Amino acid sequence: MRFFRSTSTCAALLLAAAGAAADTPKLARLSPPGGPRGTTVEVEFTGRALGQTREVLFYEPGITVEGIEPVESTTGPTRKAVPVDPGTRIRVKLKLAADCPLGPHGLRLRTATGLTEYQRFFVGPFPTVEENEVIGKTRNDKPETATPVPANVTVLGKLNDPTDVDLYRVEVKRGQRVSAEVEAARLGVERGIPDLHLAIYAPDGAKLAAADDSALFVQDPVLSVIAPRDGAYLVEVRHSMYNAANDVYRLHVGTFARPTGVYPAGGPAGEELKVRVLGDPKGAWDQTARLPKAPGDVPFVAVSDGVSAPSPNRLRASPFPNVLEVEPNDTPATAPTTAAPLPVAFNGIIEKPGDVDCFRFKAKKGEQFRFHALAQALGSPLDPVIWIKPVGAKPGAAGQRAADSRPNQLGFAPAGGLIRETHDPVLEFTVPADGEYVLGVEDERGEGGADYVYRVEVQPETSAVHTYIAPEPENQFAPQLRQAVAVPAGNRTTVQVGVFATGRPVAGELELVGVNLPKGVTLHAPRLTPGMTKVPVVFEAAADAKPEALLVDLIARPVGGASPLASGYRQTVPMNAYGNNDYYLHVPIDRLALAVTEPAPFTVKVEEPKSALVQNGEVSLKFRVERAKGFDGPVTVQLEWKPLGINTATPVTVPAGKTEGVYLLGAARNAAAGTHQLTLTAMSGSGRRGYNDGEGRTYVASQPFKLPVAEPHVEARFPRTSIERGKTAALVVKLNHLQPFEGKAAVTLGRLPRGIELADGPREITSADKEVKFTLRATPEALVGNYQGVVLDVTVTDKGQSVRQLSGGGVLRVDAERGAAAKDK
Ligand SMILES: [Ca+2]
Ligand SMILES: [Ca+2]
Ligand SMILES: [Ca+2]
Ligand SMILES: [Ca+2]
Repeated sequence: MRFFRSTSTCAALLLAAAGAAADTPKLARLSPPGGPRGTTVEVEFTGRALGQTREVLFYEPGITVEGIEPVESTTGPTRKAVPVDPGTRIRVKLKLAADCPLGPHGLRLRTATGLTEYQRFFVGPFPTVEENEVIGKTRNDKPETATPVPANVTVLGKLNDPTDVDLYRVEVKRGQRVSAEVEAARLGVERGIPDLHLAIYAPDGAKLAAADDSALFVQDPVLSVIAPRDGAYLVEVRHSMYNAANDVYRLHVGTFARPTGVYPAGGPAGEELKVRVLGDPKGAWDQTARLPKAPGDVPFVAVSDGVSAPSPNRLRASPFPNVLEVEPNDTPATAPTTAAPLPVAFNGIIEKPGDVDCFRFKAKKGEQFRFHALAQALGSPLDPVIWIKPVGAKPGAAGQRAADSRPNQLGFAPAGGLIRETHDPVLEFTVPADGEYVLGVEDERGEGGADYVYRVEVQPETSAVHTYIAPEPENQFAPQLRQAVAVPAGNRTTVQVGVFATGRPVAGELELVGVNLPKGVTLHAPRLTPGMTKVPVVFEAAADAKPEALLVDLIARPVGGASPLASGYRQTVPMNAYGNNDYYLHVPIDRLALAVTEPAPFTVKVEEPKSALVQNGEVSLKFRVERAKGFDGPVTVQLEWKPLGINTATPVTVPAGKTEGVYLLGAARNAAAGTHQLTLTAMSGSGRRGYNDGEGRTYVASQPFKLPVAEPHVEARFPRTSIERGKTAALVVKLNHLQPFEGKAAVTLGRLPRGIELADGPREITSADKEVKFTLRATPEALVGNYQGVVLDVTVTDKGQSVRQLSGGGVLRVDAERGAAAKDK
């Protein structure tokens, strides 16, 4: 009982937390949504239940927090202070390091009781200028009233209404660039303004360029042109489709370079890579990148004339060498004559419409390689198709071909929705014979251009098994709900952890291991046997665990010394909701956010089942809810994960003032015999309310407990029996004992047809009894006919616990009274 005592010693803390029991924090947006590196920015975080924010958890380095304070009032339209709903706004001072990486920085808030959703803050290289358009007063919708801005700034703008047009005037010299990049869809604001239109006008009003989107950033357009003369150029931002949302965007505007491609798009990890920067109207240039030792995606910031691009392009660091294309290479016959050994990364550009690039490689029979053509993932406009043919194949001979990939092949957790990266094909190639082969790369639509860069990474086929938290169907409109783990000190919480394989399913048992867990936190997880896709994982925090939030990893490891797997946690965060349940943005992240929170105001403990649940049977689990002083609300208990063949009752609510409850579990005849690890979840409040459930609840879990599922104690055999209406009849049920039990078991008959009763009530049997006799009575309500499904209902009391099972299936015929047959028909 150490567990309960330790919580009561924290009564003072619990009391403080109790008021916040029903407060799942929610972070809706950040204002401003970005800022310049090398500065300190005050950012307002809005949401709910943020009053007790303790920490900002960042996913990328370079930002530190200098202060967190509540916002108590705001300035209303009449410049008067208007009070703010408590907990809905906080002000956080963020220090952005001088070398802070450019681009999005994922974050969550840790409050006293939980972790918020994942949101992003954008770091840029330029100072911020606010648009400050005042409705009905100073509009910037016409060239005459355009807002003047210096070159190389980031405008924090707002589309005040669906028809708002925002014009910015920037002075540029002849031969300089006029460049603009929109950050709007990327901000990931729910029902924000994802689809902006961007245009550049010359001083004489001529339209120089316009775009609704870009290959680099999908719905966020970018433009860059050369100024034909000195003068004031106009950059225009408006909705591309009318959209009523009143929301903000970031516009980078100036003379910077906004390259659209980098070639080659990667190189060997740990080495210096010389790249050609593409897509700039002034022409390409060379720049050097230092690739990190760890393979993966690498942000690359182009710099021209000492001015940084507003946001990075992407490169790859890989554990194998590069091969660069050499034109002409449009047919297998013109492919280079030297065959590259594998693994390798083939690099090229589909320079013009119709370009085909061929590479030669050699491989041995039976080797398995994975060819992954990266283009969309790098922001390239190319929609790649790849194929493989043996060297010397007849022209027109069919090879193996791939045009797309599946999310799991790329290591994306199941999330639904279209993921851009799946336009990049993966071809799984088993070498049919020793020899040389040709790899071909094309654009699926036959398009091409100077920045149609690709990189085909070829490596041995490996099995990877990744973990993720399976989204809950009832939270489909709040897909981030319960996708991070908050475990109160001195308590537990449970999540359903799913696994998915990038290739073939893995044979053998797997165990889950937590990496970088906070001190005092332990993980309890049942093993995954082949075919299982999900298990309940219990995280437990010691009573003295320090409240803190960390990014942890959750890996699946083969049990018993089998060769290790590539494994890690994966989450796809859908952002920027539109329509019914669709998202513009799917952000892949590879760490699980886990926080130790301040103590919760209740705990739940299950009385460990002392006997088995038998097939076709039921067992009652007794549990106990302990509340801290200051909290006396209802607590609802349920079993969220159940093994195949195990049925559960609806959630059980323990009302205020009560502490004990009973949870009923049933096993079907096909329930797998064996021992299962289960855990009950308890949440503050009464039964489920609807699709938004989960907001405003505190979740804790019971200790994991073992539930053995076993063969039934008794097998019952029923003789065919008949009974006349108004009479009695004897029914002798034969007993075949499968599992002996101690003492006496109560038996009765179940599922008797209407009007048939037991004349002599329930009976008792022992393990030695070979049969049990009942007397049936048919009342006048009994209907003539044949009835199936009469069962023997046996309750064994095993170690003080009732174990109930149903057995058999008797046929009972009800006859009419003799001499009354005619009347009955
Ligand atoms: Ca505006
Ligand atoms: Ca405007
Ligand atoms: Ca080419
Ligand atoms: Ca070519």
